[in-house]
Amino acid sequence: MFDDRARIHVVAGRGGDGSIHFRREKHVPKGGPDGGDGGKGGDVVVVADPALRDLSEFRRRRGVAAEKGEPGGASRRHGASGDDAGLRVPVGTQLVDADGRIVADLAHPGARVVIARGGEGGRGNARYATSTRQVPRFAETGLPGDELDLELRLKLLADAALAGLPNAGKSSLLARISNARPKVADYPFTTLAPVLGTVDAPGATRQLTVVDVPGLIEGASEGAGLGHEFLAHLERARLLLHVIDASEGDAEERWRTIDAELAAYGGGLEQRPQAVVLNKLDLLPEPPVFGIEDERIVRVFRVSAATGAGIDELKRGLFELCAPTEPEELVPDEEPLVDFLVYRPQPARRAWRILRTDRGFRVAGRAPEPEELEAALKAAGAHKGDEVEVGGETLEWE
Ligand SMILES: Nc1nc2c(ncn2[C@@H]2O[C@H](COP(=O)(O)OP(=O)(O)OP(=O)(O)O)[C@@H](O)[C@H]2O)c(=O)[nH]1
Ligand SMILES: [Mg+2]
Repeated sequence: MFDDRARIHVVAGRGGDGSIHFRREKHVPKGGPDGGDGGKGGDVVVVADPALRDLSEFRRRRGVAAEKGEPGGASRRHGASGDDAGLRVPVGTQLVDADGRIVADLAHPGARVVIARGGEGGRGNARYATSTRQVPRFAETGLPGDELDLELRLKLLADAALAGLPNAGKSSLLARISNARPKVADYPFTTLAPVLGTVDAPGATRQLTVVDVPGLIEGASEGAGLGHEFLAHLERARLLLHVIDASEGDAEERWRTIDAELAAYGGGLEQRPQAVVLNKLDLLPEPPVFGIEDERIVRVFRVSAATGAGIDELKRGLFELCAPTEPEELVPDEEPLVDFLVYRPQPARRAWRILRTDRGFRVAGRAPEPEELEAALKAAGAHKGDEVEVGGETLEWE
C-alpha cells in the first residue's frame, strides 16, 4: 500500500535550567553568584530525503522529540544545547498544521525546515547579581520547546502519469507493469483517487513511479467528471502516458479530446512529453494505426493489458523515456530552501518566568491563568512539597 498521508506529534527540546551557584575560593569566605545559563533545547528539523518513497514509516512512528538543553553549571558555565531531532520525509511532502494550513512544502531533495524550535535556556543566578542584590538565590528555569501536531501529505511526484478517457484500461496497465493493484472494472470512473505504483527495471537496477489517476473527459479542465483535482496530480509527472482504448472507434479523435483538456488546463501539461499507449490490442484483428504527428509524442506503444502483449516493450520504453535525473547538486554551505514556509507567529515573549529557588519555585512577572501556570511548573519539574512563590504568597505544590 502506498501511504500518502500521516500524522505526527513533534516536540522540540526544553531549554536547560539556569544554575544557582556561589563562588567558592580559598580566602574568599562569601563568593558571589556564578551560576551559568542553561543550554537551548534542540529543534525538530524536517528534511526531504530522495531515498524515501512514501510515508509508510510513520504508520509505526507517531512522535518525534528533540533533546533537552543541559543545565548551567558553576563558574558561569553554559549548559550544552540539546541535539536537534531530524525527521526524514520523501521529496514532495507538505507539512500541514492543525488548522489545515500548509506550513512548508519540501519539493526538492535536501530541502530542510525547522518545524519546532527548542526552548531558550534559563539564565543562571550570576546574571541576577546587582549592587542591591548580591546573593540571588534563584535562577530561571528553561523554557519549553514548541510542540505541535502535524499532518504530512505527500504530493505525488511520479516519473510518469497515466492519462486518458474512463475505461481505457489505465488501471489495468498499472497493475500489469507495477506493484500496485488498483481496482479494475468495466465501467467509467472506476478509479476515484490517484494510485501510485513502482515499476522495477529488469534486475531491479532502477525504479520508476507511475501514477494512475481517474479518467478524464471532455470538460475536465473546467471541472467535469472528476475534475481538475486530478489534473493537478499530472503536473508533477515528467512524462504522460496517454492511454487510448483502440478497440473503440477513432483513436486519433480521442487523443485530440484529451489533449484539448490538457491544453485548457495549462500548468505545463500542454507541453509535457507524451507516450501514446494504444490498448486492447487483443480485441482488434489488426494492430491499430495512429497517424498524428506531434513533437510532444515521443513514442507510440501498442499493447494489451489483458493478454500482456507489448507490455515488456512498454516497460523498457518507459525506462528509456524517463532517464535517471541528475542528482541535484547540493552546495555544501548553501542549504536548499523549502519552496515556501509559513512561519507560525511566535507567541510574544511571555510576561512571566519561572525561577528556581532553594526550596522550590518563584513566579516572576504577571502570573498566568492557574492552569497554564500549573502546566508550566510541572514541566519545570515541580514536585510535591516544593514551595511556590506567586505574587507575594508562598504556596505548597500538591
Ligand atoms: N479486452 C481487453 N480489456 C481490457 C484491456 N485493458 C483493460 N480492459 C478492460 O477494460 C475495462 C476498464 O479497465 P480499467 O483498467 O478499469 O480502465 P481505467 O482506464 O482505469 O478506467 P477508469 O478508472 O474508470 O478511468 C475493464 O473491464 C478491463 O478488464 C485489454 O487490453 N483488453
Ligand atoms: Mg482506473
